Amino acid sequence: MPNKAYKRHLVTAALPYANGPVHIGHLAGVYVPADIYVRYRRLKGEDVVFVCGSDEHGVPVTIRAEKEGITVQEVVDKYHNQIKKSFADFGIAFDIYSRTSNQIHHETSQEIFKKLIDNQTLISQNSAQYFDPIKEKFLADRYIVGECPVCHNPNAYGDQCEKCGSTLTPDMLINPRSALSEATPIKKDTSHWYLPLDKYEDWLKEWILENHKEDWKNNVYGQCKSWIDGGLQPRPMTRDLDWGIKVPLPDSEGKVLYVWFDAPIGYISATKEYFSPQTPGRGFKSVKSNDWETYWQSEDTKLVHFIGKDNIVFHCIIFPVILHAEGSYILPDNVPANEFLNLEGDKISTSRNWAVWLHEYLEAFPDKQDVLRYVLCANAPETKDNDFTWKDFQARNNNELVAVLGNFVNRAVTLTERNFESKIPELGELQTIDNQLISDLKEFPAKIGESIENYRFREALGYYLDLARVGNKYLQDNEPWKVIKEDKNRVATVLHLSLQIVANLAILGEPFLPHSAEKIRKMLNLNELAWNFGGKIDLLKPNAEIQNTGLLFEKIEDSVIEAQIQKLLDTKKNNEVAQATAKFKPMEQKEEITYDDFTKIDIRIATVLTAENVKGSKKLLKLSLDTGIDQRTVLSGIAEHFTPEQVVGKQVCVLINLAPRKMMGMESQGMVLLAENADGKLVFVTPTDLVSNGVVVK
Ligand code: B3M
Ligand code: ZN
Repeated sequence: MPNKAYKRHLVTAALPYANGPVHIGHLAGVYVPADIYVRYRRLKGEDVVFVCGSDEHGVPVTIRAEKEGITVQEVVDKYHNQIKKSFADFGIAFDIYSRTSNQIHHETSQEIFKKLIDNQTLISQNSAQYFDPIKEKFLADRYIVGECPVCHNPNAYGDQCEKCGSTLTPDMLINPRSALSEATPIKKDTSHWYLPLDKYEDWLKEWILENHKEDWKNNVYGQCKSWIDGGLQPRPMTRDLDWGIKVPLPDSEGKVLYVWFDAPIGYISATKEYFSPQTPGRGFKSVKSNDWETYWQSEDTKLVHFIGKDNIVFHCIIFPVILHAEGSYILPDNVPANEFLNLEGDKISTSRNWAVWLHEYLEAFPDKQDVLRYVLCANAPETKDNDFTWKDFQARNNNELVAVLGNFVNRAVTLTERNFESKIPELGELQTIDNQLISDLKEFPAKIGESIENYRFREALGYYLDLARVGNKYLQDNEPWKVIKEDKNRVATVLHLSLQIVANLAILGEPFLPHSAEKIRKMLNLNELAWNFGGKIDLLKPNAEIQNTGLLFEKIEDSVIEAQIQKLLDTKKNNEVAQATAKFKPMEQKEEITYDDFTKIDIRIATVLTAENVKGSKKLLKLSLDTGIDQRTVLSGIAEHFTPEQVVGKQVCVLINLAPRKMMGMESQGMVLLAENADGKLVFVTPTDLVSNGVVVK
């Protein structure tokens, strides 16, 4: 409810499937905003629990195991650990990062399921479901694929179309096929437990459409409204699968809970685990109670779910109905879902490897976690899908982090180092410009805080950077580097105030750029940290020592960015090759030859020096080649595929010991090697790295 008086916060971030590493889309959509929100609340001294963990059930993980040829347990172990590390590396400050394979989660999910059986919320129903006659398995969710009834994508899943984002059921697919065997499925009777969402329509209308019209984001409210207005159907909460949480009822062999039944309950189990005395190393960062129930079962806890837009229906409709029907739990106050982040104009995709993976980013930029956090927040898909490009990444680093924030901090610190022996100078008499600075500064904590509280993180970050701009302008207007010659006292005041602004940047920047904020704090020996210290100019005491530990941010050069772009171009090319190869029917292998046969062939690397059309021939180009050992003429039947200009300068492979042949009255002294693609177009076989002409191809 808007503006309800809350005493504490329970913040959840979507549980990523443990079926692959995490990428920039995950960070931008869910984890960076959630982390900013939580760090801000903690800095304000508020009572917060921040939970997350790996989602280890469901078809996405079992399909991955089949693809990688390893067991499901191996898949979830591998990715759980990798994902957990990535989040830690980027400073996502969960109180606990759990996993849904933990026993406490199985028990909690089964308990809630049983309660819904006992209070007759869930209804058992028989129905005919798709079944793979070859693999002898029921085909729910992503085990079944087919044409999307909405956008006609031929590869939509049984639960969702990744192309248009529609939520689907297997029965909606056109020409369904098994994802396991490609077989056409048959229908087979089975019974499942259904959640009768239709019975909760009135309740949902009041809870969401009336009570949250004002405070939920438009994209979230809009999606909920169209679901509710479209009429809700009962949804099965169990599956015929062998991987998952067993249905805790007699005669339920081979049945497990639907992954979207158990996964959100993972938030509850993770909280229980956090408060369990058995949990090693639990930090209790900013927690004032010591039992999980206070966070989940008292009305004065504010529950906020951070998720991506494809999870809206599960968090706003299905999970709340489950909690409401169960009866002991609170409901979310808000679900600030983001839209999607694209990469260089294309949808991020795990299967096409079209992503910037966090672990790979860190290999390329080992100490630039904050740069990515910054760019992803500045460009977050808050109200619409957005695009990540490497050029924008570079520009924001160089023009904003380096030129604005880093520059200000660096100037204030080095000027103090140079002119006041690294001691914070005294504040002298204040001029109008100083008073203006002090009053401008006062506005920032409230402005930034209000934006964060309203889930407008881009705006908050924009205000934050504005404070560094204010600092830069203040230095520019006062020119301490000039004034120092005639009035050291004046410079003392200017630098004193500048350093107080730097200290404010450390405090107010902590939610966005935790690593850099810590570096600034170290420079200033600023130990205590609280949001409410922000906006003031008494954070640093005169004469206290500071230390210049170097530049906060560094310029990123073009070559570094080009390497990243090249990596994506390579991926695109590999995807195209894979696609073409899938369609191509290669010819059978030729008759066997001996090694001696092979060594008779002399193929060399050569550069095309000149090329011209051959009079009277449509097919031939006359090439002169630098073969490294000589310069020679080769007639090549490529005139219908290349103009002479297109081939000059190319490095090619040429068979040089082929007996010379006369054509059109000229002698051809060798043969250029070519490959033909699926459309019959010829392409040169060209070395991908630097090689001298004359090198033998072997
Ligand atoms: N694992 C889907 C996803 O990764 C799902 C979220 C669960 S949140 C309870 O997008
Ligand atoms: Zn679609």
